[in-house]
Amino acid sequence: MSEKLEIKPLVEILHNTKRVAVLTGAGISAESGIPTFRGEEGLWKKYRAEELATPTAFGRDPQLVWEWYDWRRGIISPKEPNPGHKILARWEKVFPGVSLITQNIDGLHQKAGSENILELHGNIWKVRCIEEGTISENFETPLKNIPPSCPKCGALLRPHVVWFGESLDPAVLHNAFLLSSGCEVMFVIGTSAVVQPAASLPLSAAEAGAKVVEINIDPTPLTSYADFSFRGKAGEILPLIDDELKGMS
Ligand code: BJW
Repeated sequence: MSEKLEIKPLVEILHNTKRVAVLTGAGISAESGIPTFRGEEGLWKKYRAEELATPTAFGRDPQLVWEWYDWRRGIISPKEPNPGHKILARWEKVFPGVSLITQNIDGLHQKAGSENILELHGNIWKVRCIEEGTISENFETPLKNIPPSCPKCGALLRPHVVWFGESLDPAVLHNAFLLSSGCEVMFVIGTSAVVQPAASLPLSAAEAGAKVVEINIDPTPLTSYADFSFRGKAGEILPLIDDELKGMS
């Protein structure tokens, strides 16, 4: 279906909607120059998740894992939010019922001005002591010491991100399900929708009767459940929707 035809009916629905949840994935940051995970140019084409993004990998070789994260921090550090991030930040300010859930660890939503963000998979700019569990911010790029150690107790620090086989923060996940199952419209932007439990959030929204709006350059397993499916870049589709919203208000 053509985007032009779809945007007006969607915006009419949005005008009568109080609670909107937004789930984002790596695709929203792709236009800022941050690599996604899957697909032809994705990180998992060149690097093995089992060797870099699991607790076992970290236990085996913290040096290697930290070198990879240090490299990624170096890529992300100079990157700026794109129109997609900025529009979501604007919506949070203008529409009080909009909530943002992200799988991204890059911090670009914050850089764009979003304030209330549920970060499902953590944040690459935070480190966690493996002994004490204390979490602190760390923006040093490149890191002076790899692997870094806790300034208080000397134990290893790890990236405060969620690796495969690890549980998500239960409070964050609980709130994400509450927002998803309680919203009237859910946007699902730039995610392959294959990683659990994040991929179940839009399904819980759909089951509770919400309209699901997917924005993605490619179809995903979620596409057949979506009420609106925009095939294109988030940084191009979101401005079209935002312009229509502004035009109708
Ligand atoms: C654009 C675009 C543009 C591009 N505009 N779009 C049930 C069934 C089967 C398996 C499991 C299950 N439950 C749990 C599991 C295991 C596992 C899992 O889901 N595996 C599947 C892959 C099969 N899940 C877990 O282990 C999770 N833990 C858990 O559930 O604990 C309990 C438990 C454990 C074990 C067994 C059972 C229960 C933890 C998941 C942690 C994910 N971690 C990562 C790394 C984070 C840190 C880091 O960055 O280093 O999170 S993996 C990676 O995938 C990252 C992402 O957040 C996540 C999702 O990726 P995302 O965002 O969707 O990116 P891509 O690249 O996949 O997709 C980009 C999309 O954008 C594409 O669709 C493009 O088309 C699109 N796009 N440009 C719009 N401009």
